[in-house]
Amino acid sequence: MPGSTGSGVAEVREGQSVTFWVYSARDAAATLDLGLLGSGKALVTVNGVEVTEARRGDSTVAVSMSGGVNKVTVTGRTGTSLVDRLDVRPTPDALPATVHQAEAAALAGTAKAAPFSLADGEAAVTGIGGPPGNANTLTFTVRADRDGTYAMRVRYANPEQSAATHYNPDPLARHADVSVNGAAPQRVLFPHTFHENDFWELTVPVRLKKGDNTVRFAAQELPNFDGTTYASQTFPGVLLRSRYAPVIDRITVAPFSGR
Ligand SMILES: [Ca+2]
Repeated sequence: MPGSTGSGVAEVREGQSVTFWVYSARDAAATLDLGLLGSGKALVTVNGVEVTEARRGDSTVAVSMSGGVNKVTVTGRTGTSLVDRLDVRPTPDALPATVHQAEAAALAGTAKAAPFSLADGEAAVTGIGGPPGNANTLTFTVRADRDGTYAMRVRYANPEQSAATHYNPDPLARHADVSVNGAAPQRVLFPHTFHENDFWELTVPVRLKKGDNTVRFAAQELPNFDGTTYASQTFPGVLLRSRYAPVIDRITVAPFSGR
């Protein structure tokens, strides 16, 4: 195949797709350069978020990657795309990012700023969440230049861990219900970081509108499958389901993609 590299290309027609698994060392921007031949157009997504419609000669896009392994798919839209390769290079400054410290955001109820030596600014917010119906929340105000999907990189710590048993090594994850501008929340699970002063990042895609947006973090103990009873009632003192959001240090908000 003229113009191709390696052993050839993948022919992608409408609805067919190619998936690349792409490692990123950090939650940060990278530039995808898709080697595309043929006359077709193809949709590119990163972790399920549409980032561009690519065609031959017009297939480079900066995207927000998650730390670890990312799923990049190329799906045929029209004609036949000949997918040759995907070049990826870290370009951390390719998408403008703004940092919002949790300790400077709006705190309600038991949510409070506390000192953590390894947090950005040596402070983070604890006490988000609690029993069902609580109002212990953390709310950021985030300005966006335009309507669109943004990568919200949450720097957090999750020290809460159930004592391991022989059949349940670790049944517990903290979660946050993240609501943008008061809309129905999306639930985000935060893996353990094993210590309250060990902060990791997790990228959450959010839809923002042009201007100021509110992004609220809330949490509560979730019920059992019956929807009415709680694990903390059935097994008091046994930590099976967290009622708290993680300790939140800061959020970094950047456009999810850009050209
Ligand atoms: Ca902080």
